[in-house]
Amino acid sequence: MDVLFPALREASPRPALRFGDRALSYRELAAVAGPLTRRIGGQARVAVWATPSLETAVAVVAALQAAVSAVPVNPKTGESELAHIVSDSAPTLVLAEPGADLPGPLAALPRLDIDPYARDGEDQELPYEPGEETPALIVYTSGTTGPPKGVVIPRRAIARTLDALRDAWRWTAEDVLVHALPLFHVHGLILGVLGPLRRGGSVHHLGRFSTEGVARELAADGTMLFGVPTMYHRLAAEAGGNPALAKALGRARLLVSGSAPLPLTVHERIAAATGRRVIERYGMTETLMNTSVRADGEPAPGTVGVPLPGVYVRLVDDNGQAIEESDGETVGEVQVRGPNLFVEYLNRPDATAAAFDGGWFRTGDMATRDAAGNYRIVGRKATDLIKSGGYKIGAGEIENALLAHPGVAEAAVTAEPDEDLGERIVAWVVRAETTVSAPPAAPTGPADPTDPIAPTAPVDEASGGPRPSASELVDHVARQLAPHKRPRVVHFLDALPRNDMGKILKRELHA
Ligand code: MLC
Ligand code: AMP
Repeated sequence: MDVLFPALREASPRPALRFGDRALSYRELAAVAGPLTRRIGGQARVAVWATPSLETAVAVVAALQAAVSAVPVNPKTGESELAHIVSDSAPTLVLAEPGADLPGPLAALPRLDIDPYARDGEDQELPYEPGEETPALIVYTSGTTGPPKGVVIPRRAIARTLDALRDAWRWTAEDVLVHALPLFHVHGLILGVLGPLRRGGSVHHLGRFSTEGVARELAADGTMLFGVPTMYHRLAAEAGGNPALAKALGRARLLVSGSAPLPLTVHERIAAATGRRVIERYGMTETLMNTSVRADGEPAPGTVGVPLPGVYVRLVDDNGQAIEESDGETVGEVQVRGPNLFVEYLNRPDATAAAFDGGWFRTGDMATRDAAGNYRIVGRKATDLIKSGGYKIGAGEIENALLAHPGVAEAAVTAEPDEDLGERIVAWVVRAETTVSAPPAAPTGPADPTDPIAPTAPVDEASGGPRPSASELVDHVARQLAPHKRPRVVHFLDALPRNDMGKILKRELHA
């Protein structure tokens, strides 16, 4: 295939990566990646401890150049999720920041610390460019049930998606992208880091999101901002009363939102405060990017725009028939075909086969299409998939984590609307009935051995309330899975509503 990062091969002196005050030009990046490719070449697969850092970007670039597939790991991943990811993807090496404290399953692997300033490879050439179907990244994504699945993303999908976005967004080597997204998902890593590198432009990563950081970088030389709706919601809330932030956003050539729907109110507040319109693009871990509002097209707030060049998108009705209408009203499932698609779910041929409908990938998203060809996402087929803060979270994985807690007898997880996060996770829990007796009452006479002891939950000594407490369950989920998967609301019930078959009636919970 063509070279993935031409500016890297040319060892251009132009700036490539900046994280805080640490930066690398393409020449410096090539100098550090060259020797790394030799050290990791031949590995079956590497895990990358994906902190939001220069080290992560260097590690992923080196793995891509070495034709070794990389598994980016959220550094906040909890115990059971990490155990699954490591056993499922079976990395033979872990790449990490020097000093990073790696947990159990990763600590047991051989480790290579990344020094972004190592200069022992100034004159070493990068290896030959791998073929386009070579797996590049394995990114874990949630399904409705069970543990997350590893999505095998080939180089071809990365190159084609980034080139389609070049066209849609008029993205060039002159662009300086600002973002603060995590680097273990498609949005922050592929679009946010590999995107600028493919164009020969640069990225300024904030380390962590703040409205001040966005204002500072856009007021300096940033030309584009990528964010999830929660970030734009926070920017919109502040821009009205913060002229410096409004001015910085107004200067940007392009403000792009994705990973979840951007509410119209946020579109309007940003436009009113800054004079700029946010554009939305629609994608998925399995498909990378499918559609976008074009930088040179009509603004279409509330829609995710038109299919990207090379991507085929169709809407399919409940009978599996393609919908021909472009009336902005008829709703169907979005299905996608094109060079942007993944190869397979790792070790899950069953799930891979189920995800396709004769060559078309079933996204599970429901949408309409208008006369101009713009798609509008109106919902999801599976109510058990939650999008919170732009993260996809399966209700089933949280239910399983809750059920693994000894104090939980039954659990159901749903979502409710949240102004900031889009959706927030709600847990409905029936505590395990234990026959632990309440503290004995002051003796009033001889104890009657026939007195029944009411089954009561153990008492939380700190709060005096029954256990497990809501905060204990929240912490349990954060520790087992990841902090962003923790329930934000916990309701305790005596029983969950079920139908005759014993299936939980989730709709009745919110009622
Ligand atoms: C609170 N925290 C806890 C906790 N309670 N940690 C452990 N246990 C508990 N009980 C901590 C959190 O870890 C975090 O720590 C802090 O409290 C606040 O966390 P938060 O409230 O969850 O969120 P916040 O940090 O405010 O993050 C908002 C956000 C984030 C928007 C910055 O949600 C985010 O980065 N979203 C991006 C998601 C994304 O990239 N999606 C792309 C998927 S790809 P600390 O230390 O961190 O402060 C995709 C395809 C496509 O969808 O189309 O793009
Ligand atoms: P993930 O599996 O984490 O990659 O998330 C993919 C899902 O995010 C899609 O299937 C959509 O449901 C959602 N999504 C991504 N971008 C948008 C968008 N612009 N508007 C609405 N939903 C989106």
